[in-house]
Amino acid sequence: MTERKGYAGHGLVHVKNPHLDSMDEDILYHLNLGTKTHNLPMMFGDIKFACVGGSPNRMKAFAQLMHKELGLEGDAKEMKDICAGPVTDRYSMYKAGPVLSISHGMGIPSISIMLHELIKLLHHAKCSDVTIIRIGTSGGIGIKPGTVVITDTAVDSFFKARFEQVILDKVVVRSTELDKDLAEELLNCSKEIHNFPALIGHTMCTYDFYEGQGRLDGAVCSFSNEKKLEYLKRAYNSGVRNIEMESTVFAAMCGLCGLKAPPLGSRKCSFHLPKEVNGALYITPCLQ
Ligand code: R2B
Repeated sequence: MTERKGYAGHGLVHVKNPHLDSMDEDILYHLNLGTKTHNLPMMFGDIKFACVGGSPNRMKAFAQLMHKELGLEGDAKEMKDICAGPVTDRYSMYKAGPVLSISHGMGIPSISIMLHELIKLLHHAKCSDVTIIRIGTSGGIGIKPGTVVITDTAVDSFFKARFEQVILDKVVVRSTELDKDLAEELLNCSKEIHNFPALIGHTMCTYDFYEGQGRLDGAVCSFSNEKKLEYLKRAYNSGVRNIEMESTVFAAMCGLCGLKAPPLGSRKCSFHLPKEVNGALYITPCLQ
């Protein structure tokens, strides 16, 4: 995988909230971190990659893999969960050199809370040139199980590249475009790895795992198998190659906070992505 270069000084992580400036202290409630209780620049200032995924155990295993791949000192097994604390244990976070690995739970509300606090964390820590990637499980459509789908665009259940955020009592529509150059780079990396089937496609994000994704085995189901297949075929024909539950808000929030790619040069970075055995693992690249 490659990382971008050439925009030192312009690659800071932005927050889009004027109220933060007037706050004496920013408490990142669900991460067990804060601007008064922790030296965030010292702890996180060197972060270049933030990798997020649903399960705490998987993100710990990913951090341990990064530790090994990067040849870091110390025992990877001793890695501590940075978010472990007396107040909350909602998310887990591990740091392997410049790579932060964080769990986000399931669904848009859960990843959204984590992203608010992660983006503020990267901002307070004065991180620059950070690439954010979601590495998650998903259900593939019309592709071989185990295929890695690299998301170019996150779409909603109507196959539209948009995320509808309810703010107070208004619906605000936000864009869900992702970094196409980074997607291409990741695809090229996958070609260097033996037996690593990968493709670029759209990822559909739903609010529900059962009816929302056309499953017939939930506690409630209001459609026939024929209707399900007709819907999934339409999804496939619109470019969707996998379904999950977080990508639209991920794309929208990272895009809003300047975590988006300018057209820049690139250089090699040495880590490989892990591969899930069941179902399609997918990555949603977004670059500052
Ligand atoms: C993929 O897997 C989870 C549901 O099993 C959900 O978080 C998702 O997007």
